[in-house]
Amino acid sequence: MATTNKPIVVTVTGAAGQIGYSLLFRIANGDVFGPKQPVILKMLEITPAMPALEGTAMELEDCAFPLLHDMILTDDAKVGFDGANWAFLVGAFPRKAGMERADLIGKNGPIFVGQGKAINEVAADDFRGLVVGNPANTNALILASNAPDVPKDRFAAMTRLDYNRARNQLAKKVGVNVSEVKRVIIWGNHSSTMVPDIYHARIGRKKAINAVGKRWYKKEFIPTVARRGGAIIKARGASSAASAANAAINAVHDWALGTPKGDWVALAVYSDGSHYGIPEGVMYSVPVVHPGDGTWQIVEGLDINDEIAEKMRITGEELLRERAVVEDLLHG
Ligand code: NAX
Repeated sequence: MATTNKPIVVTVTGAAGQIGYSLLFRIANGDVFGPKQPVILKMLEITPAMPALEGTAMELEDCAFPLLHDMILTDDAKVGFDGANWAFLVGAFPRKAGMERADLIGKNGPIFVGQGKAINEVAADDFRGLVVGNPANTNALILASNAPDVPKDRFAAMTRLDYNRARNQLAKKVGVNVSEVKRVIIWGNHSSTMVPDIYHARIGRKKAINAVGKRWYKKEFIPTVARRGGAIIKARGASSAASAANAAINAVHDWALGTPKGDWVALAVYSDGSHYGIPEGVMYSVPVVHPGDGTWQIVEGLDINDEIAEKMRITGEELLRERAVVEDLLHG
């Protein structure tokens, strides 16, 4: 999207949480929308978290960010999304040790009903929103379904952290800088069924699969990427925060300003059922290219081998099961 000097409204939900604490300062610093784009931050929280949010806002003030034109702190979704051009939907209860993402559906799904309705009513015409709060794919579906006047392609769920993790594991294995790793794919759900696919990836001039070997890819890489979130919870005693914020920044930056030439990124978007056998009506991670005008295009024409196709089917079925659990929250 073109940069202008008119401030854009950026809503962050769960702004007093640990991802929020890493995210807000970088948005205000221009890391997402560029060094010439002023922002108004609308920070949405639940009532008990408002005092903590005040503290975060005081710190934002103390950074004296020239791009931060205003801040609105609220526990009312209609105020939080009023005029929003972009939103980072982070607010949700995080997964605790021993808890699967599926356990979160019942707890977090209803949050996205109210927020979808508020977006439908008060967000800007060019609204776009990235859902980070888990279960991200299904929450994004609930959100989109409750904002029927907003095109479904304006909503996405974040699989960029999985993509970043995958790229780093590959770079580490081969001993190259991560910038050498291109065309990694994350298919499906942001959960342990996700499919990190490196059959189309390159490391420098080599095919990634040849550089790392199939055995390592299957035995080490896939489980490491898929279970990285759990490993971080175990090590830190808390879920990924700075890396999650960084991934959200990468995702919205590229969505707004464009993907690098010759590469693609991972984003979970609404499936219309016309690509790669992916079921219709779920938010499914695919390789996308962003032209830089706030849209995305699915990378077409990739050959999918049987091994990946089977895994894609399994993660798609998980998303369908999640959708069935929240059926009563979908009013699209
Ligand atoms: P925190 O518990 O630190 O912060 C969440 C914040 O959301 C809290 O301040 C809470 O008050 C607020 N909140 C809860 N309900 C709300 C509502 N209805 N409206 C507005 N705010 C609300 O969690 P944090 O570590 O920041 O994680 C946030 C979410 O990101 C969790 O759901 C977590 O599971 C998810 N993650 C998603 C990732 C992804 O790759 N998609 C990775 C990181 C992270 O696990």
